[in-house]
Amino acid sequence: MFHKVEEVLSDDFIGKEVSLRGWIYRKRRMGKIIFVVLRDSSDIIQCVVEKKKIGSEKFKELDKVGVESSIILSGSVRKEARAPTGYEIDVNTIDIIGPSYMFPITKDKSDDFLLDNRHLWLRSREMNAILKIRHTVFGAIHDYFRETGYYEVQGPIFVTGAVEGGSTLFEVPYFGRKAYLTQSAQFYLETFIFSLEKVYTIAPSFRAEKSRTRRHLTEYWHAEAEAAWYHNDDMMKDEEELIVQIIQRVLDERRRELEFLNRDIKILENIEKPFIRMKYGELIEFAQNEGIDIEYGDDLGADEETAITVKFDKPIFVTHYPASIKPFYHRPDPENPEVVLCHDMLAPEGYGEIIGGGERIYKLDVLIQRMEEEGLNPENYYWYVDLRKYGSVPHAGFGLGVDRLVWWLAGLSHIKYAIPYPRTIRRTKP
Ligand code: NSS
Repeated sequence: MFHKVEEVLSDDFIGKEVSLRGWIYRKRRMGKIIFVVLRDSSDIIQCVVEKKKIGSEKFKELDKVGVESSIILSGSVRKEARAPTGYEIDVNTIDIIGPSYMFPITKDKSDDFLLDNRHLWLRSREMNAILKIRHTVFGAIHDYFRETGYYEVQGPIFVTGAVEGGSTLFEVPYFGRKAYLTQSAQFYLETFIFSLEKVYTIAPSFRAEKSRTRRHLTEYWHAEAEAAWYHNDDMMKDEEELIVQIIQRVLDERRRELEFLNRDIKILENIEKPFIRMKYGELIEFAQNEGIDIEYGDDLGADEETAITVKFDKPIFVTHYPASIKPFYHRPDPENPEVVLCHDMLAPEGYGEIIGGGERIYKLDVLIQRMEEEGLNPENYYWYVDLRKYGSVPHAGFGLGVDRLVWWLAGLSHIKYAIPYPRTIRRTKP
């Protein structure tokens, strides 16, 4: 029976014989003793290997191999304040399973080098912590939706039309025709609500973003939801609850990883409902008062969002954007059709937009009019238009950028650290 390292880092194991398997994280020889720091998926532990115990053949073999060799060992656990995690293994047997020589990643490698070697860098303690936080976030999203009556559905990835404007569409050759990689499952989710009422999906979305910011990927993980009979405010309430639950789960399960990454945990602990709510017009005024160069009618770019959100320590909903800067599908406010019933959720601390959502146009004539104003051919969206012909209902939805959420929660400097294999303008490897 093998134990995980984190299990044996406990007073209950003192004096007990355990078997561990993992990789050599560090190694140092002092005469007839080799100190091996063993790493597994859970933690690290120092192991003391004495020549007289394992024999000179094995000792020589261990001396020769490098870091990242895989090993299986057994020995007894001892408390040792000087060891990196407070305990130590007095090794009785050790086997090298897969030797490793000259592991390419050494101290002080450049960021680009680490990205080129992401397949190996995933083993680092930093990536291990980030991957665990990501795991918890994905799990919490599924749990929230499944516990609140949303059904999980799957839309297609090859599509024929834009959701969020044509400029960021990836075109792919498709048997002599053109297809695109989906920017958002939204329009398909809208089709499902007539059957299941409340639906969600977690899937990749693609954006041919030319911008090189710290928050843009060309391929990202998108958690999207859509619900029949919902208005803008109803959806915002669900999102608030979703984000609060994700944060709670991350704090419960991943405190150690957050600490390892030097995340300021207090900020996350203090996030409560309700989040701040501001109309777009109010936000522009706030920004102008802060000396930010922005006019009513301007879209918020990454720089503006950073400058605004550093002033806040909890998420902000921004609503009532001018129709002119939002896609055609948003429902105009019946009280002021110049603005739409939509919302973005901006993460605080300079992170900016993590969610975009809103209420959809559900009346046929309004949809056709908005499509014409935007120069879109309703025939290309015939199935989307059909939904407004056969028993249409008010409905709303949203899309959460999961990598952006992980980026913020883990307190990372760039979104490329939040996803194992980032895809950006310049990078499609490894
Ligand atoms: O373009 S969005 O603001 N909105 C939509 O796609 C809607 N159709 C979603 C919906 O209502 N079902 O994108 C939603 C979120 C946005 O807030 C970001 O968090 C994330 O998707 N997003 C991105 N993350 C990483 N990289 C890029 N390029 C990116 N673009 C959007």
